[in-house]
Amino acid sequence: MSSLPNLMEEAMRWFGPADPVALNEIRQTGATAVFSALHEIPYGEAWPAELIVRRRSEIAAAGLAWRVVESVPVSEAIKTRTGEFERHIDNYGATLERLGAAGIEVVVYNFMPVMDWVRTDLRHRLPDGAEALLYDPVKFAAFDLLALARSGAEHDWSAGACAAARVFWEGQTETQRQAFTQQTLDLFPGVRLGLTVADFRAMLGRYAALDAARLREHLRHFLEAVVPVAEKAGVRLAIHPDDPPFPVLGLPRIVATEDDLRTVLAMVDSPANGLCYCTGSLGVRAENDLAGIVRRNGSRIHAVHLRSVQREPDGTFFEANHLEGSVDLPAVVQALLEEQAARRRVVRRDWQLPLRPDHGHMMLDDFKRPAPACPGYPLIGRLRGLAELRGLQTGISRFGVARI
Ligand code: DNO
Repeated sequence: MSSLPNLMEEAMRWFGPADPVALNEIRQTGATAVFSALHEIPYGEAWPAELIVRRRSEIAAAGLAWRVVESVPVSEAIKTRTGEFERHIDNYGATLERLGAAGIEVVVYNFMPVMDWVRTDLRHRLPDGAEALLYDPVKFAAFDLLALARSGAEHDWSAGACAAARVFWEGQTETQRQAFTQQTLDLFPGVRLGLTVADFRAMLGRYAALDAARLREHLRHFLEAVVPVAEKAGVRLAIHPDDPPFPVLGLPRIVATEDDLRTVLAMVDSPANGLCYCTGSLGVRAENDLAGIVRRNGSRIHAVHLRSVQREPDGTFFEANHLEGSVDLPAVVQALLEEQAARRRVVRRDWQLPLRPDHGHMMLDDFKRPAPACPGYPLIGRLRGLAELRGLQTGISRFGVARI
């Protein structure tokens, strides 16, 4: 038995020099590493080696390690295999080679069409006065049916949801409608793409003939091209699950269940083809057995996002405190620590899985600080999440699971 503490490595997401949360503040949360990206590089372009190295040094100068790249975005051209997709895939490989050369070994990405994550309320007030992100299907139906006026949208929503969406929409002023529409269609981590409704409709249009099977084929082609490059570069890819894990706006979503994860892992059977295990995304589907997924697929998990969601019977969910809500994080952390211990026997005695608290509430002095770089990423709320996770990890790793 190893006498080393079996804790996962604690990290925070950092959006780069424009992030109002500074690296020295992250250091005071107790994190030792960051998940970060060159958000200034447009999707599809290769990341210049000198910028990677400069960013890595900036992070190191604050006493932190750039452990995980989150994300190298996969362009819409690659997802749809249209336009410049071949050039973008070559660029993706070049970025992986340069990251590997700089010693950064884990790269997160997602394969969600058009949108990254979807929320309808960015400031949902909780009873204690903190604010959380929330998804309300009625409001999202209003976005789909009334803001976008997507053709065929009425078939994707129940009569009740359509009626409720109209009531919501009619209760909004024109200014509120516009603000809601803009915030919903332009929610990408670390960047404002400045999309308009017309751009968004055009992006949706590219998926008109693209069902889940075709999208899976596109992912397989992408992985067949980049996983061998990643292997050579010493990089492990980690796909982020779809958030939320169900189809939206008639778009296919292919990373939502354990079967989906297994399908992705089997596309190219290599350790370089792995997972970013996000409990908040997968936790929106009650049937996803989160601890079981770790037990069955753990060796392919390369990065971890820990948070909980509270699922409501009407399909609404909001981001709960890390140790509350519908996700059993103690069970997941127990499974992850067991997985880490198993890998330590193979890889290295002090090998660690990198984790970050994924999102946090706006609370306390977060309200006095400049707005976070991205909704869900205030400092104090994430500090609370990380501190709770540290206690959880320490308790489990020292005493195991004690049931009273
Ligand atoms: C949201 C994040 C996601 C994630 C990307 C990974 O806060 O968890 O936006 O970074 O989907 O590519």
